[in-house]
Amino acid sequence: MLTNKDSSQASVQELSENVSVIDGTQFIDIRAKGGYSPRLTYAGANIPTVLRVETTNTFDCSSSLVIPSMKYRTNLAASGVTEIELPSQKAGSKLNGLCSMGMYGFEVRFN
Ligand SMILES: [Cu+2]
Repeated sequence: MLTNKDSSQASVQELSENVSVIDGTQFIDIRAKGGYSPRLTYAGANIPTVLRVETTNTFDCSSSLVIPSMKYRTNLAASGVTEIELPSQKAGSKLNGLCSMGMYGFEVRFN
């Protein structure tokens, strides 16, 4: 689903702008409305991580979020922030989120 153009936007060394580290926990902010943004995030490996998914009057299917690798599935509130704790991820691993229909998605790459 991601194009080659997406993968060249940032080096694997740098964290994306939607990633912050506070007191040893990494937060990754994703917006869900008519799809997910950003589509591609570079995050740090080997640190406890919380995915924060924000909805704002989101009435489309991006509110129905699935993270297949974690067997996670939820219906996000139409507006609000949902925090999803992730186990610390190995360098080189990827995490994908999808709407339940599989038409929208996002990817986080850990390095
Ligand atoms: Cu969908």
